[in-house]
Formats: sequence, C-alpha cells, structure tokens
Amino acid sequence: MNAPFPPSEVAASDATIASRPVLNLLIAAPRGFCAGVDRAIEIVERALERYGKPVYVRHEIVHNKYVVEGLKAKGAIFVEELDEVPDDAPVVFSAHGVPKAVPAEAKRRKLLYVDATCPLVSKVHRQAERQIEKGRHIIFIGHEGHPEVIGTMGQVEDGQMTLVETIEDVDKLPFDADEELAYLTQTTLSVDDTREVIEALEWRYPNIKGPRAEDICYATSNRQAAVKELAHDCDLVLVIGAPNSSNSLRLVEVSERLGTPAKLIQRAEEIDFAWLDGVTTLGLTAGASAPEILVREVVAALASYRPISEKTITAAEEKMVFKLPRQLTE
Ligand code: 0O3
Ligand code: SF4
Repeated sequence: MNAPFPPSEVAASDATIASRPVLNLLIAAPRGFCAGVDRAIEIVERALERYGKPVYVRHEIVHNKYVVEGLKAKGAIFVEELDEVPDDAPVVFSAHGVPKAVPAEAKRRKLLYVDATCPLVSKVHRQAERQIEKGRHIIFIGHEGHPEVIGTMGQVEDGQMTLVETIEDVDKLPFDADEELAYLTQTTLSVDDTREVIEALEWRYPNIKGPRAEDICYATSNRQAAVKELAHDCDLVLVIGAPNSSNSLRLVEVSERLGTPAKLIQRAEEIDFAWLDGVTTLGLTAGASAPEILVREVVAALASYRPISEKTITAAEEKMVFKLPRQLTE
C-alpha cells in the first residue's frame, strides 16, 4: 500500500529532473481534514482501544480509502448495514450521519454503538425536526443517494421532506406559493450553486424559512474559497479525494468553473505526468477526508519528476475542534 512512487525503475535521475522546467506549486490552505473528520477517526481509534477489536463501522467512517485501510489494519470492520453487525460487537456510525431508524434498531438489538456523525451534520438533523414541529414541509438541497442526504431525510417521516438538487428541480416542485415551507442543505455542497438554488426557492416561495446561513459547513466553504484564490494562477489543479467524496468533487468543480482544469486523484500513483506537459503552475488541494500524508506523497511524486517551487495560498485560518462523545472520554 505504501510502495514508493514512482517505482524506482522509472524514477528520473537528479540531472534529468534538474533539466526540466520548474513547476510552481500553489498549495491551498485550508485543505484536508476538517474537525468532523478528525473527530470521527479518533472515535474509531478510541473505540478500538476501549472495547478491543473488532469494532464495526457502519459505512466508510469518512470517504477515504487510505483512512479506511488504516483503521482496518487496527481492527475495524466496515459494513454498510447494521444487520451485518453481530449482537456482541460495538459499532460506530460514520461522520455522514444516519437515519433515525439506525440508532433505533441498534437500541432494539441492545448494541453498543457510538455515533460519529459530525456535530454540524447533527445540527441539520435537529433543524429538520424543529421545522417539522412547526408544521413546515422541508425542501432539502442535496445530492440524491449520498449517505448524508439519506441520513438527514431519515430524520423525518416519509413525505415530510422533498429533495432538490438543481434550479430545474425547484421549478418542478408541486407546492403552492403560500404553503408552509422551510429549506435545509447538505453540508458539503458548492457554495455558489447552492446560493442559486436558494434564490430560486425564495423567488418561488417568498415565505420559505431557512437557516440563518445555509448549512454548508465552515470546512467546505473554506476549502472552496482557497481553490478560488489559487485557480486563476494555475494551469491545472489536483484535488486529492475519493470519487464518492462530495466535498472533494465540489473542489474540482470550483476550479473548472473558473476555467482551470482540475483532476481528482486518490493517491500519487494516479498522477499521469503527461498532465504536466505545458503546465507552469499547478494548484494542489485535498478534500476534508484526505489526510495530509497523501498531500506530502503527491508533492514528493511531483518533485521526482520536475524541480518544484512550493507556496501556500491561505484563504482562512481554522481552529475548530469538536468534543468526543462522553462514552469514550469518561
Ligand atoms: O460528505 P462527503 O462525501 O464530502 O464526505 P467525506 O469525503 O467523507 O468528507 C467528510 C465530510 C462529512 C463527513 C460530511 O459532512
Ligand atoms: Fe463536519 Fe463539515 Fe467536516 Fe462534514 S465537512 S465532517 S460537516 S466539518
């Protein structure tokens, strides 16, 4: 898994590398792990220490293979559904959140469970409950099939929440203009696309209620802001992240919207050096679920091909830390 890249038989000599043009590398900050991901991974690690192995994890704790493989090596077993967890084993719910039916079933089976849902996702869950209590139907802006969307929609009864992804979906909504409505959003959406969808909702439904700011989290917004700061100066942007990582995919889109091509890669080994032909300045960032070690791996791979000059472009400082669940600290 951690084989050197590129493999030694194709590695260029120092003289060959030096003969190639310098690659200006603009590295985005913030990038990589957010507070919710840090917390979720620590929950699995602490659960392993406290309860011993195996600890079951429902869904990838975060959408990153390197992280998942690392935890598997420590004794975690990843499953998609609760019925794959034996009665006598502890189970952790992933950072993306779960429908209410999942902890309910865990309680019914008397399973020992720890919820690693990010507190900012849980906040949206509570808002959903509150809007329903106030008698409003909820329009949820999110990507169909994503586990966070399934989790948030599963906080309310069937038929109490309608999913929209685009402005076209808003046009098709069946509700009258005077209906009691509220909107909520997935935490990892594109800031710009979501603003447009909210504007379309507010235009069609002037009385619709929303959160004070949309629910896109600080980490998602900051990572997108950092890509916006560097993309104009780059010929290409590399985003380290998984194809099922919503927030990472949004970083690719942000760059492309600004006219700078971008590639999503999971590991350095996926870099095709032909991509760098004609590239003078390369941007680099990582989604909220990608560890910094993978950023350093990519920088090392690039440096094994061209001389690099590295600069960090900082869009925001982050100091967010979330408390661990009490059951793992007491
Ligand atoms: O939600 P997303 O696909 O971006 O999830 P990741 O890649 O695991 O990143 C962490 C974000 C999260 C748990 C939900 O906000
Ligand atoms: Fe929480 Fe935002 Fe990180 Fe998702 S991306 S885990 S909402 S901090």
